[in-house]
Amino acid sequence: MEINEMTDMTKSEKAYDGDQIQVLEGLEAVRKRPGMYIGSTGPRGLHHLVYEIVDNSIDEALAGFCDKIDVRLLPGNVVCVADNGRGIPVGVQHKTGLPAVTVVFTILHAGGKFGGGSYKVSGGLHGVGASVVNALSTWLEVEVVSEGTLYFQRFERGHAVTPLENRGPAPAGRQRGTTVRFQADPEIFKETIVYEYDVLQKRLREQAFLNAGVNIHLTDERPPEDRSGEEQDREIPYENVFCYEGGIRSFVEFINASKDVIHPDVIHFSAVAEDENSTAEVAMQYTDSYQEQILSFANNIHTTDGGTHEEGFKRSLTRVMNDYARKYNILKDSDKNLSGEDVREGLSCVISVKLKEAQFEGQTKAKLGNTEMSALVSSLVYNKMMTYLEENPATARTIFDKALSASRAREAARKARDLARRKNALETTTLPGKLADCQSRNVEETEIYIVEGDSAGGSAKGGRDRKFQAILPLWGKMLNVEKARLDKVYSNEKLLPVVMALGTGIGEDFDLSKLRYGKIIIMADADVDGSHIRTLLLTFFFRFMRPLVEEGHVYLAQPPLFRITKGKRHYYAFSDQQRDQIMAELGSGYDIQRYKGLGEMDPEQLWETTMNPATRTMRRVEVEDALEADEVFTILMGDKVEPRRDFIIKNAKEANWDV
Ligand code: TSJ
Repeated sequence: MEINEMTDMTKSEKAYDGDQIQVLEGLEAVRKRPGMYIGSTGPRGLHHLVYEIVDNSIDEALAGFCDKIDVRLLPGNVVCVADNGRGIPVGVQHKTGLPAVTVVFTILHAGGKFGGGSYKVSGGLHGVGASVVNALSTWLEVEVVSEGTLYFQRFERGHAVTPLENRGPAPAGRQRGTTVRFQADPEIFKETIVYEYDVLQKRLREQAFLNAGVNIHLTDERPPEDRSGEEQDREIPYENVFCYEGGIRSFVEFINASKDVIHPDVIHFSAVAEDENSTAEVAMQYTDSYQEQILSFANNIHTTDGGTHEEGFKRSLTRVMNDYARKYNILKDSDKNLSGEDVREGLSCVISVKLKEAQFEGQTKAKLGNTEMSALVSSLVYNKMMTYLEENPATARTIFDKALSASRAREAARKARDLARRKNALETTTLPGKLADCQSRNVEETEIYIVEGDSAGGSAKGGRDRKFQAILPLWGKMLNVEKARLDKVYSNEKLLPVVMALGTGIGEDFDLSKLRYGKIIIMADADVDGSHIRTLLLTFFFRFMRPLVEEGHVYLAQPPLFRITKGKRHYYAFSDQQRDQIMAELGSGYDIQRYKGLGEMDPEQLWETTMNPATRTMRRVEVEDALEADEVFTILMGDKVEPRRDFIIKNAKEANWDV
């Protein structure tokens, strides 16, 4: 966008309805194939709209012109994003004869995230994505305050319905900035236009960590009926402020707030590439956990599949640790090198790189491909970590004790496993006692329902088709997979039956060809406990039996939330929206029951609504869902709640909000 090529404002008055045929064709394409531009028209795509808009304010902050971003959820699931930046330019562009701000919202910019082109680059292309959001909204309004004047324009389904209007002097206290309000179009987002506060909160917090000093204020001003299920009971408004002067250092503290760290300080390095076209930053701290938690980002985008920056980090961490250990005789000549897994055990780490023309690869476009990032991160980590270890011998000692014990444990586990393999211990044909197995042995048709609680398990056993459906009720205390090495899983009373029933083994022993059921269906209540057990199981599958998830064997059952009865007929609703629709269609004289748990359903109801393949709906778990669970698990479900709350309070500076 050539915002410098601007002339005067006068042309814009007539331009909004004139030269737009070509423009509108562009946006019609977005409405025809929304998935191409935002990934999906489900909840994920819906939330993406907010990110597309907020990213523009973040860019303005990165450029150094804005430090406050205000995101509000308003009645009707209207979203309002405001910043105190320079304001989108309002001057008329040479090329189009339109004000730049109109161009931002009506011309489809190349290189959308899912369109196959290149990604946007922070500090580079502004306004990418805003036209996509506009096209997919029933309406969108923009206000720009620039040099004391307020400008306004409104769009409906991508079409400008007013010109850019000069509305005179801006109200007091609003010196400058951009405000965008929009409502997602239910014709596009057929499933739902209800935002989940918690989803937005997680992403906005992450952005605040990645952009140190930016103040992001999130407020939920929706009435309960406009909120999603679990969020209806919260106070109105419900809000959070995110602002972290410590940047990714604070991110690591946040991740570790519910864990026990083994050295006091977060280790932090940063570097600028010689050509000054890219930067790299790493923050890390070891905990007493047995898991590693590495989060990597490129241009503020979470690279869930890692890539060159993450590879560079891992490679040089292993190298620097071994070189240091040899130099200071921590490893003797006869000792084997520490493995990558050994030196990363218990590590929490955030890697953030910023670069021009980032290349994102892979199916989910969540893997960084630029090879130069490997060298930049790797030399940064090698040099600075070597110096750090030499200057902090006490911390070095603690870290090496941890890595050495990891190495010994791995060696011992390997020996034990070899022994067990020889004895064929895990291949015994014993099945867990509570498993109600099915008759068929044909994996093409068999299913296993993993059910929390005995009463739900009873309903499921009574309601199932025993020919191809097996039921495994879970009981006992869940293992905290964060704190467990692989060998512990084999002795956990809750997880062992799952491992035994599935037949595949775990970790390095995992063998998909031994899988006893084609579909593994997690059936849990639609409440907080249910969501907890889902997160734990998904995290467990993801960490220890990943191919199950990758090959699409894992499903989530979708039990109904309500039963509406009129006369002798029952209607089931799986969402609040569906409930409202059914109630509206029935008129009056019905009875409504909210299911608090699966145990409240009798076997016939459970079969009819949730288990019968002909009538049920199920959600197949994607790798991204499992990754999400894994992250929620480590970031938000640590066993210690207090430290996390303290952390949030300590770091949330009160916003003085006047945009
Ligand atoms: F794009 C958008 F509509 F989605 C959007 C953009 C939404 C929101 C809430 C904010 C913004 C936005 C854009 N905030 N700040 C800016 N800044 C510019 O567009 C801007 C301002 C001045 C100059 C300049 O060179 O003078 C350049 C740009 C890109």
